[in-house]
Amino acid sequence: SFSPKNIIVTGGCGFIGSNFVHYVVNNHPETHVTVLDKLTYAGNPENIAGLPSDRVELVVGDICDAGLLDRIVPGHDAIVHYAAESHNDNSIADPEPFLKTNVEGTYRLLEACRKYDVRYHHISTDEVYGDLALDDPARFTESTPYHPSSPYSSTKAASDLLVRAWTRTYGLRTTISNCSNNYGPFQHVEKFIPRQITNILTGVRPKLYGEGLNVRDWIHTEDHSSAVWTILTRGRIGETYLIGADGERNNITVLRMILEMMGKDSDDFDHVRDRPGHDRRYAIDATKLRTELGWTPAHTDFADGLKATIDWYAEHRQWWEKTKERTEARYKAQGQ
Ligand code: NAD
Ligand code: TDX
Repeated sequence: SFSPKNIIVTGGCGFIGSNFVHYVVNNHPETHVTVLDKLTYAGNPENIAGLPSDRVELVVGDICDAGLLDRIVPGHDAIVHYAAESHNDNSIADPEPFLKTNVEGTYRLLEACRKYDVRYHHISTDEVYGDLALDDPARFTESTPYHPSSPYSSTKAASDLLVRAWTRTYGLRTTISNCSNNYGPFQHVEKFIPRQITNILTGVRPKLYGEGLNVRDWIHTEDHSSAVWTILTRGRIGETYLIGADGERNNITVLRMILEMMGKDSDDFDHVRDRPGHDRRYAIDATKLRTELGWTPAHTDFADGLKATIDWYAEHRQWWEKTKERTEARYKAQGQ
């Protein structure tokens, strides 16, 4: 197995990246983390504040900046690439930053790994496979054909294909993971679960797209972190692993759980304009990761994890209050 001493985590000030940085600091004392993050609207250095300065260093910069990569990549054994434009609704309103960061950014990182012979792990999404019908018993596996729907998911799919080509053509040491929908602390209030929790906390009615029958396969972000560490250190080079924790639920069910847990009537929400091209259902079959690498999720009770997430947002108002206003102004302009 591979035991990296110095890793770069791109996007380490975002939701899932920062949770991974906390996970490494708490569980792998031999590993130093350099966070490379541009601090877009979605990046917040507070997400990694207070971690020991001899374990974590923040470099503020753009993954598309090849000169910066030449300065910081040498001396690292691995790059774990989380940085992305991550929100489907934003990609529908303005795709350009998604092309830049998700496609060109991945290309720059691959070139830096080639130049300096660095191990690369690529963080991707189940959305590259498109969607499943609501009544289809099938789930996504590593051999499901790519069929992305949105500007966001098509740029993630493109980035995955670049990784595969660089692996086959240049012999880069890479792995890819495609994970389902994450929830937990530090998630931006533009995303479904934090948006509804913070709506209720600010006296606004939650907003459900369409009828809310779309299904997402929820995983706690700490389980995503443990899976990525497992693949980084023990995964087979050149392989893709799907990450999921059997958490399928439709949106209206999740919204009603939030309302009830927060002491509201379960019908106390608004139906708003549906997302164009809205994927119906995602579902992950993580058998390969579970059987080949022995990974299992720790957060298997969704209601418990959701309750803890509600408490986290209630206790961290200063973390989200400013962003909340801006985010809701954007949604309002879109009729959502
Ligand atoms: P996020 O939007 O919360 O964070 C993205 C981070 O990347 C931010 O800190 C931002 O500042 C940084 N960033 C953006 N552009 C950059 C650039 N050009 N250079 C350097 N840094 C840049 O995203 P997230 O939800 O934490 O998602 C992280 C990764 O996980 C993404 O690759 C996403 O596709 C993938 N993913 C997300 C989910 C999910 O449920 N959110 C599920 C599966 C996979
Ligand atoms: O206000 C809302 N109301 C609503 O009904 C919002 C923001 C969303 N929704 C619906 C749309 C989706 O069916 O909730 C579901 C989840 O929406 P998002 O949080 O925007 O996530 P999704 O589009 O499923 O994508 C997420 O998971 C896969 C991440 O944002 C991606 O980065 C990841 O790749």
